[in-house]
Amino acid sequence: MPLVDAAWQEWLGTNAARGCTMDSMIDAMVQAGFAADVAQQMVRNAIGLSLASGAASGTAAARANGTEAAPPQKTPHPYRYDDAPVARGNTIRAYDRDVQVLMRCERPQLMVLANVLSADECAEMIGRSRHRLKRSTTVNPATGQEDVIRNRTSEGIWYQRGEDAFIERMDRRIASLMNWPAENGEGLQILRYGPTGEYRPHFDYFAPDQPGSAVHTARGGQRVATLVVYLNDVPDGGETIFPEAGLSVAAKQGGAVYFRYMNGQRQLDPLTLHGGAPVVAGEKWIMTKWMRERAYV
Ligand code: PD2
Ligand code: ZN
Repeated sequence: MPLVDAAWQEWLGTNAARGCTMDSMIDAMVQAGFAADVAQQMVRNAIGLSLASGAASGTAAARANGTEAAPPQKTPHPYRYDDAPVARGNTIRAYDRDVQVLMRCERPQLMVLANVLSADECAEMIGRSRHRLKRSTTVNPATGQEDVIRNRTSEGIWYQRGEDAFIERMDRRIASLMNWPAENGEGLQILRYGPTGEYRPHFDYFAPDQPGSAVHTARGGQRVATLVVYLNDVPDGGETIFPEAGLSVAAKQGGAVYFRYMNGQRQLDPLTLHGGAPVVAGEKWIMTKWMRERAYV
């Protein structure tokens, strides 16, 4: 049986406060290997704490307390758009480079940027990655394991944060641009999609109600924002699509799309559903940075 460690405590607290039903939480814990009686006790405790902290109205805590007969409601409060940390203005000084803002969107919180990397820097990133690529995986929400599945047809490589002077400069520039601590960032990931390669719509945050997420949020907490930098011009296809927002961003060398999905109250924005459209002609190279709530060590 798994240990009820800090990651599970966080998972319990978050889901009790956001209105998950007791049964769904117990089921998820049993699926992850907990004995049913242990899961039931842990969920009761979490809901008790949530009640005591005054977060009960409209939540699993209220229903458990007999104060509300409403059917399960998974999102009791709509996402609140508080201020994003990124700088205002048409040009952002990002560590050692001026980055141009081409477009800002408020819902979801998103920016399209130009000149994040120079053409030489893009070529350097591609050159050092091309011969070291491995087929990309996605997180299985039930188990937390990395699975190779058909909805993500790309190859990739991870770079450790600050692993050499060039990578460190990229990490610093991106942290400055996102206005978020460099130590909260995951290592940079480089991805290559060949013709027909795609990444079907998904969320970059870890699903809070899935047991497999606890493994990932144990290190640095939830993801809060993403920057995708385009390392080449894609002749046709390969846009980053946001189907709920009706938006798509074309892949232009050195440009980027930034989007933020966790606000100061730890709510997650469902409008940030996004994917990489199939590449129709040529290939597509991107560099991705995911920022976490806390230091990612
Ligand atoms: O390929 C993309 O455009 C893309 C966009 C957003 C990939 C990812 N996210 C990702 O790897 O999560
Ligand atoms: Zn993504």
